[in-house]
Amino acid sequence: MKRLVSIQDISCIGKCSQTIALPIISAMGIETSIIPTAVLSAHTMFPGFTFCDLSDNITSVVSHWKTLDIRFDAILSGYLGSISHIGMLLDFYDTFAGDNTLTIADPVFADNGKIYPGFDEEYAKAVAKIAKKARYILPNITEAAFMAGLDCRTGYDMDYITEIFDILTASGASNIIITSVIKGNENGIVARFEDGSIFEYFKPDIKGVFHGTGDLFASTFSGALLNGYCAEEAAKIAVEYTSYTLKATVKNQKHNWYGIDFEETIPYLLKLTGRI
Ligand code: PXL
Repeated sequence: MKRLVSIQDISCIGKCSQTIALPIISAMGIETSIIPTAVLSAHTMFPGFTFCDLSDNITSVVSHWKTLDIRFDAILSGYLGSISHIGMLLDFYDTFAGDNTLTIADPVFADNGKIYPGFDEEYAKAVAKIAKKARYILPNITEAAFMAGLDCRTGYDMDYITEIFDILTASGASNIIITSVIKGNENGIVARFEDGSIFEYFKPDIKGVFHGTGDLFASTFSGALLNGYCAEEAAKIAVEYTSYTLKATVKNQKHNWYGIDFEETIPYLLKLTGRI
């Protein structure tokens, strides 16, 4: 069985990060190990959330794992919570990523034109270090603009996205998949791969702010790659599944305001990836 390690926070309430990665990637037939970077009482959209930094624990986990003969087929990172965690992630790559390990990083620090509570522009710049080392980076359009040092725009065209790609590529990124790109009435992804090819995939936009969609995309993309799909196919599956889940969420009158109802759509993910 393939093995992935997911490095991101645990939010005790609110569906995001590890509480999405674990069920989704496991459902795709991949052993999912975790390193929690922080424990929050609830994700940062809840006023008054508590935050416990787990840096010391990360150091002990890594020290223990170094004594084991353990390798990962993929390392997926998401919300890290502090600049020091970025250094830890890069050290983790050096120790545990073999030649064939897929390193997939979702920078997670901003959305909808704004930086999340607890982050700042310094963090956005520090994230560039991850972009240099990871095989795939999956910023949303807001994060991509901050990382490139450009203004966040609500209306944009392919020239703006090309400028972002050029800046991120010049600073060392390999395969960049920008999510939450709006094109007319559609929402989707635009990717530039290391061979220079561009891939885009869109679905009708579903209005609203949905927490955890980026995490669902990243988990599905990672699971699909480990199931042997190429990057384009994996990205397409991830857009299809995310869009389907958003539709199911809004249809569900009783859905929680803080997250998406992926629990109900896992059978569709299994169909999409040919597991059932
Ligand atoms: O969905 C990304 C995410 C992950 N983890 C925490 C968050 C967020 C987004 O706000 O607050 C704690």
